[in-house]
Amino acid sequence: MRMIVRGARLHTGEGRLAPGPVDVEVAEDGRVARVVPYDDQKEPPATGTLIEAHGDLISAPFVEPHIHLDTALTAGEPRPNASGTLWEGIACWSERKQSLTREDVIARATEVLRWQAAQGVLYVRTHCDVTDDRLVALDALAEVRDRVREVMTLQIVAFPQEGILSFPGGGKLMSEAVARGADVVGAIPHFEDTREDGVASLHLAFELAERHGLRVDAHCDEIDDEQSRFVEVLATLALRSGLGGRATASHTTAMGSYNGAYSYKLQRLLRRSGINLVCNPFANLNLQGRFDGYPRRRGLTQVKEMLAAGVNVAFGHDDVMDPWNALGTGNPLQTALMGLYAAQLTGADEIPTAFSMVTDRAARVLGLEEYGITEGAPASFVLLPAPSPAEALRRQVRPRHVVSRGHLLATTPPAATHLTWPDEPPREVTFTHP
Ligand code: 17E
Ligand code: FE2
Repeated sequence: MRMIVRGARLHTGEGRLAPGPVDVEVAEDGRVARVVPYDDQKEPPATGTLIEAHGDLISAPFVEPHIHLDTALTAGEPRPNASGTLWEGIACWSERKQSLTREDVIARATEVLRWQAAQGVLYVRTHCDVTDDRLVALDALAEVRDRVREVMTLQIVAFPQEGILSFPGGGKLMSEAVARGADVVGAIPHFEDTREDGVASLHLAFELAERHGLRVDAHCDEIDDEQSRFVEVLATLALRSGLGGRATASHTTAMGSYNGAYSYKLQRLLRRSGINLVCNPFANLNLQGRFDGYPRRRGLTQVKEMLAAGVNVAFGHDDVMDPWNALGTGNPLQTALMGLYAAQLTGADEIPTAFSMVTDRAARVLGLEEYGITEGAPASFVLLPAPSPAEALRRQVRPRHVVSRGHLLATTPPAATHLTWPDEPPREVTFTHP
């Protein structure tokens, strides 16, 4: 036995817990040997790493379904995004892109991946701008993907930030990006110059994906225009091509402006198509509504309604200190908390769903095959100092331990506060209920 976690509450997916505490035994090959009910009378094994969970939560790792590692940590370079719009963000990035180097991208992406690992995120889908004749960022991220492979899984989306048809040579760059190892095909139909070009860009993305057996993840309808309706095209292509759940529409913020009749039609289509939606609450609470007076729209996709319709929806972080969000940490529990408030998933049965939107629901977006703490699967998990998904969210805890394939990757001791309180001697306090 390499490791045993004793007496943990097991997250089984969808924010739900196994009925009683469990022991998770990790074999020498780094896979889960057994998951058995906890027996406090049983002696722990004499060898291997012993982790006493004391009723803490054990969950499969967090999954980041949508981040931009190529743009991370560039906020303010060469100038800040003064208007706070998506469009000015793209203009700022277009300027910053000119000075990209391999070393620059590797350093920034690696730094954020380390933050993510410490926060228990072991699977990451990053978009990578390929509207660059040199494809500098793509090659650099492919190198990072190989370097971290042992501990983290990185999926790279060929993302045409400045368009496929509207950017000179955009189609060729997409094919070249796939040839150089992109895992997923992206698109940005609402940015193309015409509606027809937007539709054509999605056809092109699906053709490319089908030809190479890849998934599709498009930035789709990220605009407060109720007439931006590319998600119906994406879903129909997914349905008819058979790609189904291998296709994802990210952002889809125009949905926040669709009328009820059209929304109903769309819910039915999206469910039938099997596509995933990724809502990025930080980015879109920041970027959307910038052209509105009052009342000002929230500018998010229809999270609650689409979940109710049976569509898989996940939450993504999108940005870490870049032209679209000067803040950002990569912390999935922040994403989920922000998302659950923004989408009003605040009912007692909805809060755990927000947890699943950064764990098992996000894993479905990436198509992860061996995800979950089950016998024979790689022993990758987080131990959270909280008794339930809802408490982990409320307290915004950092994982006590992050384990990747049976290896202890990160450990964060509880933080103590030196408190001087009236009528009490000054002392160290560790708050479990902040
Ligand atoms: N690019 C884009 O088109 N939309 C975004 N939200 C980000 C980059 C972060
Ligand atoms: Fe994005």
